[in-house]
Amino acid sequence: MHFDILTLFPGMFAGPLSESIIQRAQATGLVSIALHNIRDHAADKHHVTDDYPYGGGGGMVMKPGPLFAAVEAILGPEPRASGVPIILLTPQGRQFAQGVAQDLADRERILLICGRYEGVDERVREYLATDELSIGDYVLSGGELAAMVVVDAVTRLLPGALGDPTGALDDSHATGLLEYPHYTRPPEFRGWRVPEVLLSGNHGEIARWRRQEALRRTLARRPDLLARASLTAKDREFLRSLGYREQDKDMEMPARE
Ligand code: 9D3
Repeated sequence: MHFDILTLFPGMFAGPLSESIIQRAQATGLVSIALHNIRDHAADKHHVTDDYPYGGGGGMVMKPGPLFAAVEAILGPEPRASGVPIILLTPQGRQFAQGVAQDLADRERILLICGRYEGVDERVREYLATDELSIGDYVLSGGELAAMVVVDAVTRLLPGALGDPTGALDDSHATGLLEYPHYTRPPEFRGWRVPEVLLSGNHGEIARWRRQEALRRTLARRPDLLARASLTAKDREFLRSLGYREQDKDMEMPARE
């Protein structure tokens, strides 16, 4: 997988991309990441990348010229014809989620454009980008952290990126449920015991306990997920024992368990 990332702040990426899974994926050749400074593609001698908005109002807008020039330098004169997704990170995009990460993990190359200022000239979304993604409903200072989120979520889905090959399958957002509680040694810490079933060695009982705890936790914290999770008859029976009724699926998220 090759990522091209266009940004005015390439230095922001140094830390996150040089640690852990992403670092290992780059070292083994599974992933390559090219950072491109948008300023390098500005035509004027001062390398200006922003300008005042037509029609007035506060804030600045990213000029289209440097962004088109950067993408054309990377993908060629008809970047949309290259088949490479050209993804603009923007608060107005569709929300990034595990399913989007899975689709992107099937591509061989992805280009990410990080916006700054109040936004980018509308012609960038209309005639250059092929997709627009947001990572959630909160205000960031720019698309850089969002791009890192996308790189991280996609990279760990690539076969061979995780040490443990079962890792990505068991993910809460792959099963559609929140995860069951995890424990490790010691069996008693400050008087708090690990649930006895986990020490029993009874793998059938352990699997049942974990499934039920995942269901219990999902009902308590993210009942919205239950509507889309694949549930067995036994799962539904257990949820009913907790007071779950199917019409509860759209109820409000509680503050805390
Ligand atoms: C005043 C209106 N603001 C929109 C909420 C303007 C604005 C705020 C922040 C415009 C751009 C930004 C910078 N954010 C991103 O570029 C961004 C982002 C985000 O803020 N939240 C979630 N996902 C993303 S992806 C890119």
